[in-house]
Amino acid sequence: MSDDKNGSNQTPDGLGRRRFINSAALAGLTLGVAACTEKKGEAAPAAASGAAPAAAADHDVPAGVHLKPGELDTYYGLWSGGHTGDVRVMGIPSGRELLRIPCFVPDALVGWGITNESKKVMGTKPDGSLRYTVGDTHHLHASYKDGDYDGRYAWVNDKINGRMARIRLDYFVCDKITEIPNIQGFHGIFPDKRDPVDEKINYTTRVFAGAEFHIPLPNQGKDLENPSAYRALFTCVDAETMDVRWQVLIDGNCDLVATSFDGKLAASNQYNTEGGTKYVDMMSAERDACIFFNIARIEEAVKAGKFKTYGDSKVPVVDGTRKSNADPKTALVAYVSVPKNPHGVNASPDGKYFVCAGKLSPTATVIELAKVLEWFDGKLEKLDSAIAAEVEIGLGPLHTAFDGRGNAYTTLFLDSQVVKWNIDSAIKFTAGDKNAKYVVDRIDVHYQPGHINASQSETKNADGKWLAVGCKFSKDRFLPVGPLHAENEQIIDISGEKMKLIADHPVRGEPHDFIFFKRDLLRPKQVYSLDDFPLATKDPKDGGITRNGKKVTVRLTSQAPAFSMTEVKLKKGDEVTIILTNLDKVEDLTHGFAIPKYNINFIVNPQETASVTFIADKPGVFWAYCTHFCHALHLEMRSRIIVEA
Ligand code: CUK
Ligand code: CUA
Ligand code: CA
Repeated sequence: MSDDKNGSNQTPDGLGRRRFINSAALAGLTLGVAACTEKKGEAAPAAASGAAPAAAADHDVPAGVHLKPGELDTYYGLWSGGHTGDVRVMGIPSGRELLRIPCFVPDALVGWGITNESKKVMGTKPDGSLRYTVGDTHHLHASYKDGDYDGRYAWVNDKINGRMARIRLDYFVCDKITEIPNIQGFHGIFPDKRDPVDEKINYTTRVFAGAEFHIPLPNQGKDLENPSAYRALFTCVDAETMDVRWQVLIDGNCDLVATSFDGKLAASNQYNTEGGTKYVDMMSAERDACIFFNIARIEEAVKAGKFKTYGDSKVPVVDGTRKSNADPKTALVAYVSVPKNPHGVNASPDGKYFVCAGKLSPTATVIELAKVLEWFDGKLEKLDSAIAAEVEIGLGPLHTAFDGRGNAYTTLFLDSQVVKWNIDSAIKFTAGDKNAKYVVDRIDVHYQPGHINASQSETKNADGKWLAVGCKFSKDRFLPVGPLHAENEQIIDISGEKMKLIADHPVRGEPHDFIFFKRDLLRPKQVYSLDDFPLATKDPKDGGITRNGKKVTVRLTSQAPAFSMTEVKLKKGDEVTIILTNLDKVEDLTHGFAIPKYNINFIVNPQETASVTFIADKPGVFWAYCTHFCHALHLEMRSRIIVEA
């Protein structure tokens, strides 16, 4: 929509912008007060029903993505946050950030890493402190059913400490974290889309993980100076239990991961088939590989006991090395040759192809999955003939997205462009038809794009409406804010033949991969259920202090504008557990609980229970107070904690 023709001070309906903003703010304030003064048991006024605005058509933002105030986005986006260790929820096409979901790194807003519940998910040392406080999320993907997202889970990697986190997409919280054994540099991640064998399992039950770095196996002090003995593994994690199911010992390394729609194949691009320890060694070969895993065969081998274990890990590791997998009829893996240090492997929405981008080669390689399966059946003489196309597309190709109309969109890091190319034409060109024009369009982006994705891209419902591009450098696109620049996420309209750059969005470093999909695929819950929390105090009368020697349990409830106890008496040296249940039922009525000088702050959402444990080692008066704006009497919402000397 264009404000400009009305003059920059006018909204389209002719209201002065200033007046419009004022009335919107006033409306917001009124709603806030209404919610605060609302009596127990009464429903909140419908501030935002969550329902789609009536006027929202399928592709309702034709040009200029600044939605009107109150207008909802048509897509949810899930963005990995990089080394802030979190996941970000965006509205697309507006690019507005809606939420950050802490996973691997503590978060002061919600108390992630402070509450006992979040510490249990994150993992603690014997002394109760967090095992890790840094993380590096790169790749994020969500669970599938019938080839589309089913809104159950998303998974994200931690490259630093080799962990996989799961996010529940009903509450938008991280509920499990698994540390993967025997690996370093866990990078690519992808859930399977169905079971390779069981017809009835048409949804995700496995999540695959690629590890980039080579390490000694086991990594316990031997082979330190012997890089030729270092190894990298490919890992399968159970989507439900989050246990590590199996691993595959491979030659070379893994990077990113893709899975086929029939559940039979997973693949990972390999940039260091050389096994180099320095970058010059890692780029010494002209070709590397894309490695394909035959899931059914690997699981048969595990079942048949054909595996090893390493060090303290009990995870079965099958042999996927080239030497042991030369016979296609028994091979667990296939190594397809791909030019120099490929980056990115992406599955086309028609289920036919995986695309590897060349990175150090200006090419994209299209691998035909049916042919890879033929090879495993012993019916394809040369695995190289699974390569359907290998075409030049530009300098520094990295990641590829799809529009569901046969076109691919690849980021060109060095050219600072996105190239749109047609897969069928690329195949014809490779087959010898030199008139086949496979490059459809190019667009400059700003600058040095890494990640890219299109709406619904890697699902069978790819809809070819929007493209988001994660640019690694923003340079002059935004006001300077010192040496650390914002990153730039750009939104491109891909509904037509030509790509149209629609908007820039500054983002805090350091987002990586992302997906975005139709909002109807999620049904978020906005209020918890007390029954889901074994520690919940359902009635303020059941709260209070219980003492068992030095162990003290404080059961508190919150209901705007008060905590159930106005004072809590403790003795110096007590080990105190505070269990706080938010009895407010109103959507968006979150309370916080902070204790000065004790380094404690966390929130409880409506009908949620959370707890903290600490030693009352400082005598004095400590005003525990609500940190989350909840009521006109929010500042008065306090409880006096008295620690006797
Ligand atoms: S990697 Cu960043 S440009 Cu971690 Cu996804 Cu490709
Ligand atoms: Cu409760 Cu602010
Ligand atoms: Ca290489």
